[in-house]
Amino acid sequence: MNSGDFKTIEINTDLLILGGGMAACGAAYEAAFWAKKKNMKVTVVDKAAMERSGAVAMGLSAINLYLGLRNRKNTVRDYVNYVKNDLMGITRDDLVANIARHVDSSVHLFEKWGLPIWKDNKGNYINEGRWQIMIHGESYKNIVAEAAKKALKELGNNGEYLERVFITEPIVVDNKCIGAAGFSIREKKVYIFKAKAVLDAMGGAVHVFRPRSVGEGLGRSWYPPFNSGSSAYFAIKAGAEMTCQEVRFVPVRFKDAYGPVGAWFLLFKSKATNALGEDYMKKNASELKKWAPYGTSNPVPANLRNYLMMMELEKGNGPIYMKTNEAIKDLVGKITDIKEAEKKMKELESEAWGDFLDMTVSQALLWASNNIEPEKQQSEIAACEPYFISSHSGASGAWVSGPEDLSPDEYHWGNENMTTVKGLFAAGDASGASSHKFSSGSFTEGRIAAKSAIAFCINNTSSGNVDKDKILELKKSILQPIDIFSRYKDYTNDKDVNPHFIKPKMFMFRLQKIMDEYAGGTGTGFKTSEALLEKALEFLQFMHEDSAKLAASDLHELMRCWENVHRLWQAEAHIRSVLFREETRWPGYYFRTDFPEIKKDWKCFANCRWNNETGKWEMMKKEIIELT
Ligand code: SFD
Ligand code: AMP
Repeated sequence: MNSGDFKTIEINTDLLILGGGMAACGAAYEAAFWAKKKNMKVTVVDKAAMERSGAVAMGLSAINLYLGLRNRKNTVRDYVNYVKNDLMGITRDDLVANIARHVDSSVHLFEKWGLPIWKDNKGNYINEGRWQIMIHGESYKNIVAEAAKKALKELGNNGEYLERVFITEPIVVDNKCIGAAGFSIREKKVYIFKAKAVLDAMGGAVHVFRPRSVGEGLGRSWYPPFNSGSSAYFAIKAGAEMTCQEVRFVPVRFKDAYGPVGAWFLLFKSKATNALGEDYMKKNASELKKWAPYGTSNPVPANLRNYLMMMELEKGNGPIYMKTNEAIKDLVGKITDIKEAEKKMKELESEAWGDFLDMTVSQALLWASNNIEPEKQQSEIAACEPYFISSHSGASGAWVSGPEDLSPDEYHWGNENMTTVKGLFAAGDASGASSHKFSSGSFTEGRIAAKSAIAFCINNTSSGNVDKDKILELKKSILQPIDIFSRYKDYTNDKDVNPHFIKPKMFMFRLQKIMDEYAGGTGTGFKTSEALLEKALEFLQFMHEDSAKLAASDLHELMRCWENVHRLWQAEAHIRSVLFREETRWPGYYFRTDFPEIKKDWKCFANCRWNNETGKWEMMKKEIIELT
């Protein structure tokens, strides 16, 4: 196979939506509504199949963002304050508020489309915690995808959905994004999309850091390994300003199969302890004062909960255990009637297994294979490798314009959710500084961004021109790994080891080693410093050089090559931002040993931009302006 075998397919559209996850489904649903009125075309492109693509592929057991405004349970301001505190003060209030004020309506749509939400006898949703509601969510993604596809279908020829097309590169002319390039992972086809507006919604980034699951466990991760930093790469290469690239997320999960802990902490009211049975949140509570006012607030920010746990591991007091057995015993112990108690026990057992079977099936398999009965014994938890996911408790993404009615001038320069590149919008994990949007908030932000992008298309009717030479250049660069492989494959008799090329898996391992050892991965207890980060940057420059030697023996490997190029750029944005911020603000996410304290003068955003004219990175501080 070589590049000459590939056809070039050119597609013209009005709004191009990249990705098929929660944000993209929300975007497709909303865009279709507005596009229909204006006879506009909407095209959605996903590397996988929408029914099971992205983070919600396996399903979920809770919707983590629901305010309950119709019952006056919470206010938008309550939510903004909660998110801001969890992120140690680094949040765009305007973006969080914009999502929060609209999110309930998205959840009501999910229910209308058939998603079973747990309810009490009075028909009220059952909360897991203050903001989280319980669902039977194994088919969550199918339900949402079905609605998105139906909306596109209703547009007739103006609704287009391409699956198994991997987006590699933005097309930008005069700081305006006019399209994207990619390739089919099933057919020998390169795609050139030309659009009036482009919405980047390709999820977060996994496997940038060396995962705890290596060897026979490779591929297992908490977030989906298929989200490989394409959102960040696309925006960076387009020249967009990025924010919070240092704010990785380190989730605490059940060890080795990454089962989420939220239901245990919030619904079952479980405690976690060190190996000596000590509740580390109580034992190390005095540490929280150092991180005031955030550390002394309720709830304690996720990164500080991690940190108090990590302190025990530093002292050699591991493993850390979730006291599942004690939590269940406490819940049943309150019931005096024996029959009722037995019934409750069965219910809790089923909920405990259901929590994983709905969203992290492998954790249920691991429990079964290790003979773990949660009602009888405790279960290990651990801090995972870092992820880039602004929709959960991280914050890295593109710097986007806020809504006109809420945002100060500094945060409003164009249509809502437009990046600093004209015509390029971002939502979900792709947009930064608006954490805790989760599945429902990402879908909602997709809706907000799509409505705004359609409005942009109405006011900006000209599509840019992509000339023939540019198309040839894009095609050549996308398919280069195929040509390199076919040219050199016979040089050695091992298809994976060759002095002329590097295979994507080896490339990924090399990147992960650098990130783990120099940028504060699990291997170094999440610690790093200027000296280590400078070294990492030096190695990353070699990786940039070597990325020109990536080789692919088939279409699947071609995708793997590009995934790892995307990871590399996400890694670099991260390292540069961690280096730039001379303090430690999220000690349970990473710790700068040379700047071990939180500093007042760093209560600001650390933004960065790769200047696509000079090829140089620019770092800048941006003021935090809170909503009054
Ligand atoms: O328990 C390309 N999330 C949870 N959210 C909740 O509301 N409740 C929970 O219970 C949650 N938990 C949870 C969650 C995720 C995971 C994996 C687990 C548990 C195990 C978070 C949400 O899922 C998350 O916030 C949203 O899904 C984010 O939405 P979005 O749209 O930003 O990302 P996506 O859904 O992953 O979709 C990405 C899409 O992009 C595609 N893609 N397409 C073309 N070209 C490329 N180069 C591409 N690269 C990627 C993907 O295929 C996908 O369609 S709990 O832990 O808190
Ligand atoms: P997780 O399963 O860790 O992704 O958590 C699901 C939801 O519960 C998220 O909104 C978390 O922020 C929240 N959460 C998890 N653990 C705790 C805790 N110990 N205290 C407060 N909130 C939590």
